[in-house]
Amino acid sequence: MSPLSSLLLAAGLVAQATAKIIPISVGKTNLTMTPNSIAAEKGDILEFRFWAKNHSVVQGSWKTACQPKPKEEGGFWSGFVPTEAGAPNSQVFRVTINDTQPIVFYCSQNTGTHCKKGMFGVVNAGVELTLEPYAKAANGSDSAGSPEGGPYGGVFEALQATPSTTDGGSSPSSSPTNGAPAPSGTNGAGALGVSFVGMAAVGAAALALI
Ligand SMILES: [Cu+2]
Repeated sequence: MSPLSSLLLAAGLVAQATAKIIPISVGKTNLTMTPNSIAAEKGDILEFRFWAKNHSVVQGSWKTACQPKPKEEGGFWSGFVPTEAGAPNSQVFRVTINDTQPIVFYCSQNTGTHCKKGMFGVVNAGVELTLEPYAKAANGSDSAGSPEGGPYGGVFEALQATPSTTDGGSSPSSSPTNGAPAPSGTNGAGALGVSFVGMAAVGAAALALI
């Protein structure tokens, strides 16, 4: 690889790193999506992590609660993802956000009426398109709709251990503001933080050379 293409590759990696991965737990605690209200920017990735028992995620229609947005209008559908109790599924479903229009998504499992019981969430809720009226409508719905056929609108990938795996939603970049020295050796997350800073430094150096 030429030095120039190495630089371009490094710059590309830095640009990619500005997009956030937003983990969303599907069914980790009862019939919930956690978090269920998300702010995302264009290019960010929703990462759905499936827990027991057999959930799905579908982009919904704002007009009819617990029913899919028509496939020809875009949206996403993971299919059902059966998962053993005790740990998240080894595969996550990743959906890239293409614009900042409000999105609603739900689980279409009808055994136990998951959507009706609150298993849904919103991305970039607007003035009218928010969680609350959707919840009312979902509560009054009969059965949830699953799109026909296999998954679309996202990709399955292996679950990666990341610094934000604890589901706290906190950004690794928040830690350097604390001037106190990190406790040494006791905390695995501290070591990860260091390597993150290291990678950022390499990226900055590559940019400086261009
Ligand atoms: Cu479910």
